[in-house]
Amino acid sequence: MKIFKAPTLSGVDADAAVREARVLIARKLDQPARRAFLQRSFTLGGLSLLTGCSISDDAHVEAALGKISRFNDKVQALIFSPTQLAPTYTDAEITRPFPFNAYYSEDEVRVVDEASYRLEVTGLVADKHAWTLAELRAMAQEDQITRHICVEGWSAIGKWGGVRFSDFLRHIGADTTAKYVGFKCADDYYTSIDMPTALHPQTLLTLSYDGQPLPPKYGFPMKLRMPTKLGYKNPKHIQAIFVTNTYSGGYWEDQGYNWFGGS
Ligand SMILES: Nc1nc2c(c(=O)[nH]1)N[C@H]1C(S)=C(S)[C@@H](COP(=O)(O)O)O[C@H]1N2
Ligand SMILES: [Mo]
Repeated sequence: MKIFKAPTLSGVDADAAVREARVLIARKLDQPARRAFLQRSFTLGGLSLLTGCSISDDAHVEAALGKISRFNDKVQALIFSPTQLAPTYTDAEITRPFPFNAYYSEDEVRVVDEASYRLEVTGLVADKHAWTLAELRAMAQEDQITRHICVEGWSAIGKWGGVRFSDFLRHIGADTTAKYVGFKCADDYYTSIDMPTALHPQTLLTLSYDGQPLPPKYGFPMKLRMPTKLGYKNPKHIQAIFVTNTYSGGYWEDQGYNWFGGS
């Protein structure tokens, strides 16, 4: 059992929130404005000014941090480029062995049965038929070697192959003007992402890892791989995909992790 560090009420985490907010805001400013901004020092008091929340007790701190995190979502969405690519790597740079991570230990990995597996597709899509793995494998496939970055402080380079998610969404007649794509997983994990990231050219519905069918520990039968987002936004063992305008959060996001989760 792993203990994840979600934002708490401690001063240290408030500092981290302030720091994150500053970096994000600074990225949006022009050169002179950025210099002026970065010269100011923000404290919890500054955070209070920035968010308009009075920070006199724990509840207020929590509210301010929540506000910062939602503000971060907006800023990250604004600065996200639908065409800018994450770095790619060579075969020789692949991290071996690639780490396993989940909210449980490796001996508890969910084993999904290939024969009975169907990917459910619901919400704002024209074609709601459930997909077999064979049907997904019949679509055009591509490979990517990219870096996976986990908020727990490690990163690793891996090679994933599968269907470009934008191809899949267009194939099923998804409403690509909808705000979110949500995912439900075989192990009770869930998350949701913004539509621009769903349509990003490097967002891949992966069926393979390093040229082999995705092994159970890396998310068999399928995981969504997004090199533009942190590890916890990349759902493994996907069972259902839904397109929606209703915010639906995520497993870690509902415990305080930033929802946009850009890397
Ligand atoms: N279904 C599911 N997906 C998940 C998780 C999980 O616990 N369950 N953990 C996330 C986190 S925090 C990380 S870092 C990556 C780890 O993926 P890996 O095991 O392929 O390294 O999976 C992400 N997707
Ligand atoms: Mo992670």
